[in-house]
Formats: sequence, structure tokens, C-alpha cells
Amino acid sequence: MASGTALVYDEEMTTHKLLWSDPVCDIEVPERLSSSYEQLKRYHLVERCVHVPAREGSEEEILLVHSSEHLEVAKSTQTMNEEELKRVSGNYDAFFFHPNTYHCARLAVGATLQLVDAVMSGKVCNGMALVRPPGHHSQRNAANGFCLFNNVAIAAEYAKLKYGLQRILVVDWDVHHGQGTQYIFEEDPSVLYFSWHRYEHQEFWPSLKESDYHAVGLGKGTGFNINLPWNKIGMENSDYLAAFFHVLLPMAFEFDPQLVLVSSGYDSGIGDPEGQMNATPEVFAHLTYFLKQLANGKLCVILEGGYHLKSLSESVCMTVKTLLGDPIPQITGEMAPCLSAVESIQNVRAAHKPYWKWLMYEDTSFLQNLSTKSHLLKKANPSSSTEHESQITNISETARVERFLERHMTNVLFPVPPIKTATTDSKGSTYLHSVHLVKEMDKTELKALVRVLCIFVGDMQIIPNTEDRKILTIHICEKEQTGKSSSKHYISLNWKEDAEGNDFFFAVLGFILPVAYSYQPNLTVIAVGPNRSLGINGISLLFALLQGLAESRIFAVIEDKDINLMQSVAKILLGASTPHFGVYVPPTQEKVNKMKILRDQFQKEWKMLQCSVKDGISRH
Ligand code: Q9C
Ligand code: ZN
Repeated sequence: MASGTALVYDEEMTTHKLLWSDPVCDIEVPERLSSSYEQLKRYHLVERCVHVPAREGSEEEILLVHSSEHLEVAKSTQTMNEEELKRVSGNYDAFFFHPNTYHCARLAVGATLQLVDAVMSGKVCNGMALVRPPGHHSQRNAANGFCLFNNVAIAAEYAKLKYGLQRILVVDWDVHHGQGTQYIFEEDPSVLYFSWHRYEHQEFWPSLKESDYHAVGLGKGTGFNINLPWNKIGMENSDYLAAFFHVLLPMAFEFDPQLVLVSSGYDSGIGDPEGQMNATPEVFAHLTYFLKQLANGKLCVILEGGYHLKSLSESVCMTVKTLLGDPIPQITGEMAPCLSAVESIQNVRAAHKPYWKWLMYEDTSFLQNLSTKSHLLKKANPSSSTEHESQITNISETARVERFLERHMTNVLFPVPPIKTATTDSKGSTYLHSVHLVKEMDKTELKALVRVLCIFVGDMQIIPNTEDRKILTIHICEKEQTGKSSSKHYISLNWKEDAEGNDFFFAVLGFILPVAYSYQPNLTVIAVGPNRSLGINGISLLFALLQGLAESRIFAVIEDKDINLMQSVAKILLGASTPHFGVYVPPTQEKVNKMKILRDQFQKEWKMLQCSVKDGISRH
């Protein structure tokens, strides 16, 4: 089993820069790369990664995706003077050439392929490539949106060819739609492309109809293109998490990728002048953590956008920390998606219902965007102020977020415990009796615990007092508990895992995680008793996904003689490997209905459950 995290970085890629004045392109600066790398050094993350050198991507590799005409045009810019460079740049929407751009773009491709090789060969488990120019807007025959060659698309084709992969997931969390990547794979069922993006009903660049949720792919690729348009700015951590719980992750588990590539733009983070969103750096730790659960942990993160240098570099560090296996910081912000986000989520679910088994029995229907539109709060028209004034406001806004992040990160980051996992063993027994872990807590810390999430699997003698708001219990058992009705702090989830394979991911993603994230526990306890209705795969999945909460403080109590269960749980707690969760089977209609009832019952209390607007109450 591979371990370790690769970091691919070459300072050479900072030589690509804008030589003339152009307000559209002037945010794509070399410091994006150098400041991210400096911050990684400051957090001592560089020294913990395996350095993988970049190389130039070959012409043959670039031609996996691009036309020879495009390659030739790019090549020809190496010897041009500024005037000629400006002219060629003008042929594209938002791109600039520098004499070294071609070289840098080939390094960006090669760096990405080096990362894929390091992961696929087992040299490392995962990694990140810090590259410029970015790639996801680039198309077969055109540069676009600061992108010359589509690094991630080339990597996907390369991985298919060199390693014979049949299923690759591309997650594009950049705030722009990677229309280039969509075009390249829209007829290809072997690459599942997911993108969320600022859209504002087609007003935001690149203002394409095909960036909307209706674009689900073409021909054989139908169903393998997922667009989640954001129709409002100001999306927060909870909106991004809701998108993962209710759209991306269930698709990804059903798709069962062999490799995950991230088009990792951080312009979806707070302070970014392009994105205008409000997600804080720690959300990227959570997103990364979820994606690590797929493809046996084979995860390659490739930089795309991100234009607020502080926000960008902190978010890059959060991503790399998580790749390295550090505990995940607690997420901040109100845990409820906004109405507009829920509308978008509902629509993309409706659009994909015909193509995905997990959506088959969900009663998703399209929503007319009326409420969104009436609710769309446009910012004060910037044209009313002079350009100079708005520039001043932008500068102070940038500085304001910088100061905010300076403080915020000291609150978010906590010391990583020297010992990650501790175990105890009942005396005299030959098997491991219980496994506990993560952070050593002294008495004062324990007292400060205000919320404990208890997940009980199987028969349980002692059920905590349901009136105690300090404890939220989710009891997973085969039969309805008699004399114990569900309440806000005691939820009985009757779920018997399918004997044929794993259908429990549906309940974990669609119910347990949203409740848990809404609750924001300081400690998670998972107890497994006799007569458990879940198999090893289901229990493993529970442990794997819930470790992202409570700063990874998780306490396992396992009353079971099954040594395989012990080993599997211990492995997950150690973060050493992510097991394959077994053959995917879709949930039955009966189970989907059960979830629906629970979701309806609890979504007013636990708002992250919301995935349709019918009667939920969301954040505004
Ligand atoms: N009026 C990346 O984030 N904006 N590219 C063009 C034209 C271009 C963003 C506005 C934004 C490109 C990789
Ligand atoms: Zn972007």
C-alpha cells in the first residue's frame, strides 16, 4: 500500500507573466505560485512531502487532447516580440503570451503527468502539482481564460492510455466552469466530470448555456458531465458541503473511479476577486478528505485558479495538510445551505435522475428558478462609482480578507497530536477489544466538550439521555426500537445492509453526514454492539467519513470478536489506507423512502439535510 504525498513545483513556471497592461488578465500573477510554495514552507509541509520534479510534457502528450494547429501556434510564440505576442493573445478570450509561456505550459503539463505517474506507480499515495499556466478553460484548438494546455484533461487521457484506466473522476472546484474539460470529455463515459461554478443565470463569464445543469454529456457520455451552477455569489462552506453530500459524492461512489483528479482552483475561496464567494480555507481540507475516500486514495490535485494570494496559499496548505493525513480542522460558519444553493442542487439532481441508480427512487423534480431570481441580491451597481473608487474598495477588500484570514487561521489550526491512534485491549483476551484515538485531551478540554455525536450500531444497552443536548445519538439497527421514539437528539435509523454489496453509502452521505455536520460535534463516539445490521464495509465507511468531524477526535468501542472488523477500523483510524468499500449496490425503493421520511422529519433541525426547497428552511 502506497503512502506519502508528492509535491510537484518548479520555480520556472513563475516566468510566465503579463508584459502589457490588461485588466482582464492582470490577476494571474507569478506570485500565485511562489506565495503558495512559501506558505507551504512556513507550515513545514514541503519537507513532509516527497519532492517530485517537473518535466516538460512531450508534444505527443499534448496532442492527446489538443490539435496540432494549436500546438504549432503556441510553439511559434517563443520567438515573438511583444507586439506579436499581444496580437496572438488577442485571438483568444482572456489569454496572454510571454516568450516563456510555451515552455511553462509544457512544464505544467509535464508536472501534472509526473504527479499521475508518482501516484499510479505507487511511489506515493496522492499529491499536488503547483502549476502555471492553469488548464481547465483550454480547448482542443484554443487557449482561453488564462489556460493554454488543459493539464488535467491531458492527465486523464494519459492515465487511460498508460495505465489502462477505465474510470477517472475529475472534480473541478475552481469557481469558473471548466468548459474546456467539459468539451473534451462530453462524449466520454470513462471520465466523469463534475464542476461547480459561479453562473448567475449565465451572466458570469464564460456565460455559456452549456455550463448549466442541463448539460449532462452527449452520446455515450450522457450522464457523465455534472454541472452545478451557483446563481448567487457569497456561497459558504455549508453550500459546498451540501453539494458534496447531495450531488458529487453519491455519484462518485456509484461511479467508483480508479483515479481522482482535482482541477483545484481556489478562486472559489473567500476574498477572491473573481469568485466573490465566502468559503474559508478549511473547507478545502474537508473536500480533499472526502475525495481521499475514493479510488483507494489515489488523488492528484492540480492547481487551476485562485487570485487572492493569502486565501489561495492558506487553502493550498489546507489541501496538502489533508493529503498528508493530518487531522481535519473543524469547519466554521452556519451549517445550513442557502436557498439558492439548494435550488441548484435540486435541479442538478433532477437533471441526472435518469442516469444514476442512487437517484432512481428520489422524488427530484426541476424547480423553476423564480424564487432564485426574485431573491438574487445584486450588489450595488459598481458603475455608479468611478473606476478609481472601485479599485480602492477592491484593494481594501483584499486587505480586509487578508487580516481576517490571519486571525481565522490561528483559530482553525490546532497542534497535531504526536500520537494519532491509541488502542486498548480487554485484559486476557486475544483480540483487540477497543480502539480509541487521536488527540490527547486533558480534563479541562474534556469539560469544554459541548457536543458529542454517538453512533451506535447494533444492540445497545445504554442509550444516553435523549434530553441531554450535549449528546446526539444515531442508532443504526435492524428493527425499530420499541418504546424509544426519535427526537431531535435521538435518531433511530433502521438500516440493514444489503447482503450483495454496499448500499450504506447512500445513508451515510444522504443522512448521517449531513446531520453530523449540522451538529458540529467536538467528539465522535462510534460503538458497535452485538447483532449489528452493518457489515465490515459499512462500518468502515462510517469511520472513514466521520473522521472529518470533531478535529478527527473519534472514539471507537467495538464489542465484536471479528478480527477483520478490528483490523479494518484500526487501519482507517490510522489513516494508512482507504479500503474499497465493496461492490456498489443501489438502495432499494423502500430504503430510499425511509431516508426521505427521515430527511423530511429532521431537516428543520439539521439543515444540511436539505437537498430540495419544498419545505425546508435554509439560510438566506
Ligand atoms: N470579461 C481560471 O481561473 N475572465 N481562469 C474573463 C472577460 C477570465 C479564470 C472576463 C477568468 C479566467 C483558471
Ligand atoms: Zn477559475
